[in-house]
Amino acid sequence: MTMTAPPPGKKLNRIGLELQAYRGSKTTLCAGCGHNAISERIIDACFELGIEARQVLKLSGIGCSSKSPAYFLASAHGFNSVHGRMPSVATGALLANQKMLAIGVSGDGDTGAIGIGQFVHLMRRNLPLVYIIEDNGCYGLTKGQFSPTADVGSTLKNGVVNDLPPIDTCLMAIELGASFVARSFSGDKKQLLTILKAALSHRGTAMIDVLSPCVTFNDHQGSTKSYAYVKDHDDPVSEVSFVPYFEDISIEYDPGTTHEVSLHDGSRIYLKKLEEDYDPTNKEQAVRVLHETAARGQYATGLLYVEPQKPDFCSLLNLVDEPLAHLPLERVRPGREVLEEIMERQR
Ligand SMILES: Cc1ncc(C[n+]2csc(CCOP(=O)(O)OP(=O)(O)O)c2C)c(N)n1
Ligand code: SF4
Ligand SMILES: [Mg+2]
Repeated sequence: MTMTAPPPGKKLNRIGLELQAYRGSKTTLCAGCGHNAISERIIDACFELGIEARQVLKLSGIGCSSKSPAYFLASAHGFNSVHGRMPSVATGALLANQKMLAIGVSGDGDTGAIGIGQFVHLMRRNLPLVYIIEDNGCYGLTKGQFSPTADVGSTLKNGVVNDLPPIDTCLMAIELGASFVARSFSGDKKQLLTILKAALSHRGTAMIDVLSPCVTFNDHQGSTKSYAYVKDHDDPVSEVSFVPYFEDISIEYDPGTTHEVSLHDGSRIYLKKLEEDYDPTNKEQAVRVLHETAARGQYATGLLYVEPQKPDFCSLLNLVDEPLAHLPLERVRPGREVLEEIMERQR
């Protein structure tokens, strides 16, 4: 392929595309909504990794967050499902074509309330999918009611106090078997971008809970999901850097201060330890740190847990390499002789 020189000031990625090629339609969400910043980081991550948009499958449920896939990767495939039902649609789609790169966008209500049953089974299957929860602690689309991730004691704009304990989706994902679990903040460009790039290069369920303030209904004093609160209570477990498989860079670091994690495609994640000696492959430690930070009213952010070699759902099912959706009828509907042979074997 011959590549023409980019117009002055325009940067092209490794497949010769401009950032513009990764954009979607113009957002209809409120100005300042955290969800818009997350769409921007997804655009940046796909551009920087040189992902082919037509290889991407965008999935969502219902909510302001679930509208987001319309605002990135216009030429990707998309499916906006029913409220809380995106995981089963994603499972079917990926079983039909495991070559697709799937990005699911959900909300804390879409996942933690109506969709909690589907979320649980998605996590334990380790389906190869990047699953993003745009977490604002409320049902933004239906005017800001508390969602299941709202903290005890946090208040609505009108002063109503939440007295139910929150669901921690990261804790659930780790316990249930997701092989990549992270928490980030829509206002932390660098951390979120790095985590997204690593998640897109991981084979298995990459569950990212992104604190994403709702400026219209949940950004006031008394909310623990406001920009001010999250900024002041962010407690990163490590500093994350990412080197994709196509970059031949070796990072120098002092042994004992940095963890290196290799992904299945040869990409590498470097995690520089902060105060705590945090090991992202240690499940018990991840669970303990999440409990401890929550008890202090803080958010542990960064890559919390990773298990890069864990078999994903498609390999567990022993699927043929060729996408099932592309197999000819003769191969998906074997003839009478094959059936008879199978029956014979059972006798
Ligand atoms: C079956 C069903 N029940 C309820 C609703 C109403 N509803 C639409 S969005 C939503 C909650 C969205 O909250 P969340 O997932 O947190 O997204 P956000 O708008 O906060 O981004 C609800 C309850 C619906 N659309 N369908
Ligand atoms: S209502 Fe809240 S969640 Fe919905 S677009 Fe506006 S700021 Fe975002
Ligand atoms: Mg919400």
